[in-house]
Amino acid sequence: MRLEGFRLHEVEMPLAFPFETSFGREVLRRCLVLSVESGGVQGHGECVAAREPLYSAETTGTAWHVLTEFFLPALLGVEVASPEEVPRRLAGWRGHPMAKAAVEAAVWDLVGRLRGASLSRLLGGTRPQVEVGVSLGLEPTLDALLARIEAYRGQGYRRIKVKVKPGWDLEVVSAIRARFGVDLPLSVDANGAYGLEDAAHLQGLDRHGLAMIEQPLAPDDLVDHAELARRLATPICLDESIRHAQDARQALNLGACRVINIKAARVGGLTEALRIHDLCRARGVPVWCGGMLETGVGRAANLALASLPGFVLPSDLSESRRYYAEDLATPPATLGPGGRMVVPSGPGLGVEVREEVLRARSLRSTRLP
Ligand code: SMG
Ligand code: MG
Repeated sequence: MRLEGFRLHEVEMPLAFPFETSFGREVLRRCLVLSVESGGVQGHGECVAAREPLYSAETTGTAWHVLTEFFLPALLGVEVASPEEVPRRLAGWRGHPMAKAAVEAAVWDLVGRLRGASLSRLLGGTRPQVEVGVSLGLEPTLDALLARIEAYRGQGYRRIKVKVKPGWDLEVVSAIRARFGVDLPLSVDANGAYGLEDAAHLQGLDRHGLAMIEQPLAPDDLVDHAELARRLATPICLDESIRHAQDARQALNLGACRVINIKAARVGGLTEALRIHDLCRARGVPVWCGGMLETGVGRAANLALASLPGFVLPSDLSESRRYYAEDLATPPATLGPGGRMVVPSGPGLGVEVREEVLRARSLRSTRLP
């Protein structure tokens, strides 16, 4: 298919409630939505880079820049046989995985729509539904956090993940265990807020039977993660540290983690996400799909990815209404019985972009040609 045109929107979406991590608080979520057109059919991809470079170095601004200056002009009018060709053509440019992933996602959606195949099927997904967990941000008080956990547990989420940081960790996990018992599937995510000097402190988590501790140390600290792993009974899961399949292989060889959170956006696209999935599956390492507070556009792609056989742990995929009063795509993602979410089965992403919402939330937009 020939990539005949692109349309890019920067949108601002009010979050249903603020989301706070060890690096900051989000109330309005910025992201980019990219559309690619071929033969009158459109594919859509979300770029999850945020307004500020907190989770990673990319921002909506850097993504806009590299997309409009480099990536999209290089692909405009080009004939591509399959979506895997997109990362190959963009490989000469270093970095900017979230911007690259958005282009690839849009092309996967386009290919699915042109062929009448769901993204899940194209990727090799094997499950019509996936188990999902919920990721809870830092809360102003412990009581507020416990109340949220109560509510989400009641809705059926299969695993609760809470954000931690120095000063908001051991007591929080103790209080959750005291209130909900040891059977509640529970994990914590530090977004790199600790150092190896905190190892003895983090050992205090070991008695709580956590499913995992996600990204305790800084993204570029693979060696220190391996050292920490030797000192902790709690399995380490890496998120920010894993930028591609090479990182995954090296992290596993070093013993830096026992679980990997796969985000296609963090690793430069779905093709690289598949490589990590395949590597982990071959080595018997469990993976799950991470989230970046995606709108319905990015969430549909995450659901397709999470339907692959190696995604054996609940993914960070919550219902649309948990994030946005008015989502960008329809139908909204909803939680079914047993804490499962249905993987869209329609062509491509299997959801439709609500053009009127996209336009209403758009801060700027551009087209090529
Ligand atoms: O999409 O439900 C979601 C959020 C999942 O916690 C989540 N994501 O480090 O895993 C992570 C964070 C990154 C986003 S923080 C804005
Ligand atoms: Mg994380």
